[in-house]
Amino acid sequence: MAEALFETLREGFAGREATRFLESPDGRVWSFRDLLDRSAAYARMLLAFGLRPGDRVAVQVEKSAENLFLYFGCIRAGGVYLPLNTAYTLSELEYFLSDAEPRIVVVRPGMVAEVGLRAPGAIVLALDERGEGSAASAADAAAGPFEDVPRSGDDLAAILYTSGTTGRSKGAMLTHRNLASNALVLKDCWRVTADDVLLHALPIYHVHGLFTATNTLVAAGGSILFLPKFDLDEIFRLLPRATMMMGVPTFYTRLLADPRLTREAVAHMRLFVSGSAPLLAETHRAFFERTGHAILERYGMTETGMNASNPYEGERRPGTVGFPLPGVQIRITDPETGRPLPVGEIGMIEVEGPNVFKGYWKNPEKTAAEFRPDGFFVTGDLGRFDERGYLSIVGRGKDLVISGGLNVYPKEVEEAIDALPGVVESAVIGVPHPDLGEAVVAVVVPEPGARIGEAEIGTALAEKLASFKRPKRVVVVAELPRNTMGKVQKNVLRERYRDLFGPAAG
Ligand code: MCA
Ligand code: AMP
Repeated sequence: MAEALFETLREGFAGREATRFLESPDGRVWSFRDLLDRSAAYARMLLAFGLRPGDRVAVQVEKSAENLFLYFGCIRAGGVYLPLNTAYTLSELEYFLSDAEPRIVVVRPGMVAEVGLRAPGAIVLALDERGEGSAASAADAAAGPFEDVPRSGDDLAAILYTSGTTGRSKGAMLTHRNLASNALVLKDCWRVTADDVLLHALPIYHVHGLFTATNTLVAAGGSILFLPKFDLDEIFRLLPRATMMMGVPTFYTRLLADPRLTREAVAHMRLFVSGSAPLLAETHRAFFERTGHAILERYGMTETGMNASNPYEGERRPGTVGFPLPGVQIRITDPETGRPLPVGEIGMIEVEGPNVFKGYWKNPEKTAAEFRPDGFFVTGDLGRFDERGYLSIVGRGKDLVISGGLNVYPKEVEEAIDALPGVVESAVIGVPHPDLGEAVVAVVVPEPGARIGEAEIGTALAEKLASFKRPKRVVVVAELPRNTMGKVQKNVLRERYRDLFGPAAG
């Protein structure tokens, strides 16, 4: 088996070059031949700009077919693809650019000058939501025959930044083997074939939309209906032509809230997959009752790609993430000692396999701290296996909020709020939210007499933090609850505000 990512994926659509690969909602269509030609043009363009094997290509652009071809072009040129959430502010971006030191940066057209100032050593190019801009024109000019720059399984293919409970974001280094092995395993486990048509409404700057969804479909030679974002009208318009969809739980709660979701509307669908955040068992059941489809829930992380999945055949158990994927080992350990725990007990989820990342970029200390000596990665998620081998995630050992499938680390938000004039301290928590699963809420203690409230804090954070990280509500209090050790009791706050967005389930 080839371990270079593009070579592996290419085997999946060999012989199907003339068939449809991608379609955008405005009716534009690209074949697998277009995927080959256009990614080759981007690869040649990157090399012409001086990209060397292992150089980073940082990309913060709107989702488009050209964005996807740029990703594959980077991989084929031997580069390391570094996608960035379009919601990140310039000050957030500045950190990623200085840490990753990309040779080439591709951003939205209006950002080129600002980003150029912040990445003095890099070439900065533009790509807009229609797939036009200097990056695309440079690729046009570079079109021609191309042979992939050879890469081994152990070479880096991508760096994805993931926030930490302490300190700055860490760049998870993902190798060609990590991505190629996960694509093949998921293709097999979810029975993805060349007949499949994936309704793709996820962003392509995270593992879920870029690797789990896209790589897997390419590896199967299937095709993709590529929506710029999750939009219910577009989803219902295109559903009749799809056979599968992957989404975060918010996709499914929004579908359920829409009367157009009927058994007939999804009759031809083969598979619905959910992940990135817990899918409530009641959502699973309601979806099944309404449509006859049991959503297949799986579990993954930026650092590991997909780890576990409910079965394609057999019972998809609500509230569980299923079994370890083939080739992946999962164990539950005592969070303090690392000692393996018996079946049924709750402990730390640890993972080992070809999917597990190589370490954090320029951060050997963090890497060492999160791996056991025998190579298992400590996820920070708490879980248990039941007697039938199904894994459930029962909590998080890490202080993390997952809002609409996006991770928000309270520490980062607290630091931004605490730095504001008039604030003594803050505690940021996740509170049940009917649409987002969890919503970010800040509990803030102001200085005596300070005029600081929801509006002031919202405005002050706008320049610092991506909008999805900003609190949906700010509660001003005189003091924070603390235990006898002086530690803020977030569990007390979570309980106190659990109904802030309506009665919480459970
Ligand atoms: C948008 N907003 C949000 C979120 N998304 N606020 C909190 N949480 C969010 N997730 C804010 C915007 O900043 C904006 O705020 C307002 O809501 C409306 O924005 P809009 O773009 O219209 O929102 P939307 O289209 O309704 O988006 C919600 C969404 C989207 C569809 C749930 O966030 C989404 O596609 N989420 C998926 C994320 C994902 O791919 N996660 C996978 C990570 P304002 O009005 O103030 O500007 S990979 C992963 O987790 C692992 C590996 C795994 O297992 O998959
Ligand atoms: P990230 O790698 O930053 O995108 O987020 C990974 C985290 O999302 C995991 O560590 C889990 O906490 C969470 N996660 C992913 N899939 C699931 C799932 N099916 N159920 C519960 N949590 C999940």
